[in-house]
Amino acid sequence: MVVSNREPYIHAYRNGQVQVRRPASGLTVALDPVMRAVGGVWVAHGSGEADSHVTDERDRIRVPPEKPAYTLKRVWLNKEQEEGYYYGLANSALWPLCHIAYRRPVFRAADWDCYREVNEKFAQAVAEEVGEEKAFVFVQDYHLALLPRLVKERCPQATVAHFWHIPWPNPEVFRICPWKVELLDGLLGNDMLSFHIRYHANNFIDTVDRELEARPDREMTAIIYRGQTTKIRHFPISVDFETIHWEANRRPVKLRMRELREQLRLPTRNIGLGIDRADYTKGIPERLRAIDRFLELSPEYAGDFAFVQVAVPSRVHVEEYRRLNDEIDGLVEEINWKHGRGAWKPIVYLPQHLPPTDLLALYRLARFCLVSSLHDGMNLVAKEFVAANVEEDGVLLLSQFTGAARELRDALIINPFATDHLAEQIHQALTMEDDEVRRRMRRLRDTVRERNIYKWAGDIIRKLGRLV
Ligand code: GDG
Repeated sequence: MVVSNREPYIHAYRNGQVQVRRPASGLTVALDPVMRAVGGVWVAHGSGEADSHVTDERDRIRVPPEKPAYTLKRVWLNKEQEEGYYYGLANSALWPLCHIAYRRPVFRAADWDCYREVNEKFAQAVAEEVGEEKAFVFVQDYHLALLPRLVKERCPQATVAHFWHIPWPNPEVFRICPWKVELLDGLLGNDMLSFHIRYHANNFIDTVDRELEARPDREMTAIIYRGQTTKIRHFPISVDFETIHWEANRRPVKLRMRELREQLRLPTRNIGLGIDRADYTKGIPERLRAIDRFLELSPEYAGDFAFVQVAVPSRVHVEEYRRLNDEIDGLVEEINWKHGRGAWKPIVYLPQHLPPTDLLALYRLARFCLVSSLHDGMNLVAKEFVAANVEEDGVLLLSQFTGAARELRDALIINPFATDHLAEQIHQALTMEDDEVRRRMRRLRDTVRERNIYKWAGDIIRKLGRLV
């Protein structure tokens, strides 16, 4: 059983008809192929307006719609709960607290009450499915930090593991959280708690050491607390390499490449790409400033360069996100005005959710993909770009503050805060010898092909099997 806040399929009305949409979320993109392969139940918040109209009396529906392979069980939240638990505690307190992207976390007692209430609700939904049976419950992310202990209390036979998709900060940062003890206590209800990289796992152990009367066993990378042992591990998440590679090679993508080149008036070769949820951790303004600097330093690219930025609107009920959208709008406007000539503008800004075919077409069209996160647990866009680069002719510029940078050593590793240097690296990406581009991309592709999403899931399941 997988438990997460976000659901992998959302039902909504369009022109009076029910339609299914897949959200732009790294977590669901990564786990859906795993659930398709192994079956089981996925418990998640039913967030679509038509969600309750398609589920049965136990709030369940079989998915994916085109070829059902597993069950999605939806948990219903009212507006107040969604506001306090999701927009409040999870995304205004825990998200900035864990990312250290220089945004101050907002701690509101009312949000914390909602967070506890919603975690209880999810525990109830899990217990309805599991009961006294043996089961493997795989909890996802920072929305459900209290769930592991709650599930253990209700389902004593269950083995509970948790994957934390975002960074874990160092103890100095985490200590300001008013509910640090409760959150750590909830997470230590797990049999195994995993992060993307060792650095985050070590930060977690240090935090527990500082805050709780617990016994960390550094050699075993485990924590013994209230008589229970929680193993702390790291498994770098990934993408479904073969499927992306195969899809990127199909006719519809090739067709879209031609259409998009025309519609967006893209140049033949010098195309840069950014794809993100519009989130301040992704460093979109920093990236645009570097493009501005690059064009100042290399004016000869005027008329023969485009940077395509896809930014899917995200968490727009949080003020910080609305401010970010305004900042991006302003920067795009300013840079296009400053460098534009006639009909040519350097930045093509697409603040919308694109269909997967378009994403693949853009990955293939791009000479370089720029991932400039200020801090990112992993970053799947980097791995998708590599998997889609079937012609091995693209350069990946990757922030050193992503989990992905630990594995993708053949990318050009960048610091999004160093604008001038990044501008030079953009120039380097455009002028790199073809042989070197190919050499680097081949090695990147070998890494992602081997360390794919099935390996990630297999490693976790194997490790748990051994623990149990
Ligand atoms: C969290 C962690 C970690 C984006 N735009 C569109 C679209 N997307 C898809 C991408 C990618 C996914 O959304 C974003 O994944 P990321 O990993 O980059 O980022 P988060 O959502 O922040 O994910 C992150 C991840 O969890 C997994 O553990 O890597 O560090 O923050 O798959 O392709 N998809 C579609 N249209 C778009 O316009 N269809």
